[in-house]
Amino acid sequence: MTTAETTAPTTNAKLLSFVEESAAMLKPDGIYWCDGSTEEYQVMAKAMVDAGTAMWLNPDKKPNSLFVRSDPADVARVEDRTYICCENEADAGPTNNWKAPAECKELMKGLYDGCMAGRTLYVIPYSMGPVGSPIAKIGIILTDSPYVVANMHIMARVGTAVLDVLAGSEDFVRGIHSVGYPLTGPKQSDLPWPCDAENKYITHYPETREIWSYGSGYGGNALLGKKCHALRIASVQARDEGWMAEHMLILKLTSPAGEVKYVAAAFPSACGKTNLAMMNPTVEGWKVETIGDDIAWMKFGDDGRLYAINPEAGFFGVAPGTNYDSNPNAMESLKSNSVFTNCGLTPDGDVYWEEMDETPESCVDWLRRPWTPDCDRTASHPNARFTAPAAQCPVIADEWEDPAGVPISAILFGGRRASTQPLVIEATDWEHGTFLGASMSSEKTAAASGGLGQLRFDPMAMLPFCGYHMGDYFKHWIELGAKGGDKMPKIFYVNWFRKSPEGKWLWPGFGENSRVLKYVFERCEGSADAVESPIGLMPAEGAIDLSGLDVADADWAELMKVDKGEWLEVTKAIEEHFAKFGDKLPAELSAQLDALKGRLS
Ligand code: SAT
Ligand code: MN
Repeated sequence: MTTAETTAPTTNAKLLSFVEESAAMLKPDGIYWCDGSTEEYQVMAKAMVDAGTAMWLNPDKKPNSLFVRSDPADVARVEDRTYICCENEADAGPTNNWKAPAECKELMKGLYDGCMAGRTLYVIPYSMGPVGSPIAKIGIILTDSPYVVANMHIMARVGTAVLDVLAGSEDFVRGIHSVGYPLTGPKQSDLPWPCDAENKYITHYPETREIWSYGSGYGGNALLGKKCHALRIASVQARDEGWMAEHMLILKLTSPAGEVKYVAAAFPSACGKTNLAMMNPTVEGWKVETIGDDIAWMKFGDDGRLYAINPEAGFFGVAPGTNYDSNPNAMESLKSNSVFTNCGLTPDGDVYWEEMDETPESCVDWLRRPWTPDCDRTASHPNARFTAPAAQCPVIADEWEDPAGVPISAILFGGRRASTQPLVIEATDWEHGTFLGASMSSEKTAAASGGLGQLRFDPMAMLPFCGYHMGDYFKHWIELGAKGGDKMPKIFYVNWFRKSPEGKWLWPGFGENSRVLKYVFERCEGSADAVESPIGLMPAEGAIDLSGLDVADADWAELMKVDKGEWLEVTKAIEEHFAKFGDKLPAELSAQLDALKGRLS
């Protein structure tokens, strides 16, 4: 098999005209329909190796694994170049960049015209969710990047089986992606990482279920099934159809008595969702297993409860900081058949990143420069990533691909907050929980370019991913709560990242977070006590199991402290944040804010 032109393995009229019309604009040298086979994966790998994009890692260290370095100008999601293009600007809301669909498409057509010259157009049929599941959704990506094809093989279910399920249906998301580097004129020869760094556009057309992306080959900008489809487009479908598409991990928690509860958790990018989703609990007898680490699609089951599926098939995890202490199950997941992007390369042909278990004496950094531990820079980029098959995770739950999903008992919100926010609080009801999510804030990470460490409101961790007006999104949450009533999950707000005034971490985090999970489980079961505080329910004394943990009393007090003065300042900030949503802010949320102010004064 080669990447030469193949004939269309479908008679789906809408799909065929999508490919034909797009190809007329993109002008590739040939069209290749992806079948999803392992043989095809090898062909993509070879194309990347031949182009200098990738190299094989030492098979004795990381079998069947690729090492990739991107252009330094293309290393993260670009939120300022991301657009929601719905007909009415008001529907995109204050948190999204907006362009009129027709106008944006004109702009994109200018960039797309001939942009695949000298390249192959790959047609990737993919399913978000198990192929054929009633909750799964199908999409088609047209891309000129073999890196995207290879990553999509891991991150989603791709290939002919998807076309078989699609058959003649018109219900699929149409995605176009180009790195934006045609091989014509002065650009006759390819670059290791072609892109158009100055002209990136990640554009979404929720009403017509389309995604047009140009200029970047990295992560969520290019792997369109993930944030673009499974969150931005799906959030709009979810609103229209009465379900939820959320930026949440899903985990299975089993008690020593063998009882099971499923927990979903929304934290912003690079705040530890992958670590929590596959942690090894330190509390005796408790077990955590993984359903998903980034995205949850939740629908009401016949019993009135919310059931969640993980629409993805792989992990696109942050590499730096991942090690056998912080996340042994991620380390096991990425032992083979994985892609590593923007990591360091060791002399024996393995990967290295910051805080890995062993530091090599030397390596080549992600910018291809010699690196030693004493040089003043990192070997990996802070947003370096591994792409690993979820099935390789040692603690993947048996039911992770159950098309019916798993019933969610609790939802956690959280972010990185060095101050103010206690380790865990609990909402008094769904509306209060929606308020906690809507007023969530976190310090910015390297997952998106710009503003590292700045505190920003990131409602439900969906700030960069909600495909419509955030005020309407809050309303959707309130309405679902009214529909689900007392069957809705309990809502908690956690913060693993609080520091002392001297800047010391107050909570060990990682496996010790199981102590909080245990408490959440027991609250759901009704066996742990909580006490009221102005900001929500707090664990009663002794309700969180701290046995065997070395946290000084003073640190614990600091960790759980609710400072009324600080919180009054927070209410002012929330007021400003809420004001952005104008009359789209649900009255229930302003009432929650007023009530909070009342409790604080
Ligand atoms: O680049 S991605 O959007 O896929 C990763 C992330 O920001 O969570
Ligand atoms: Mn994410």
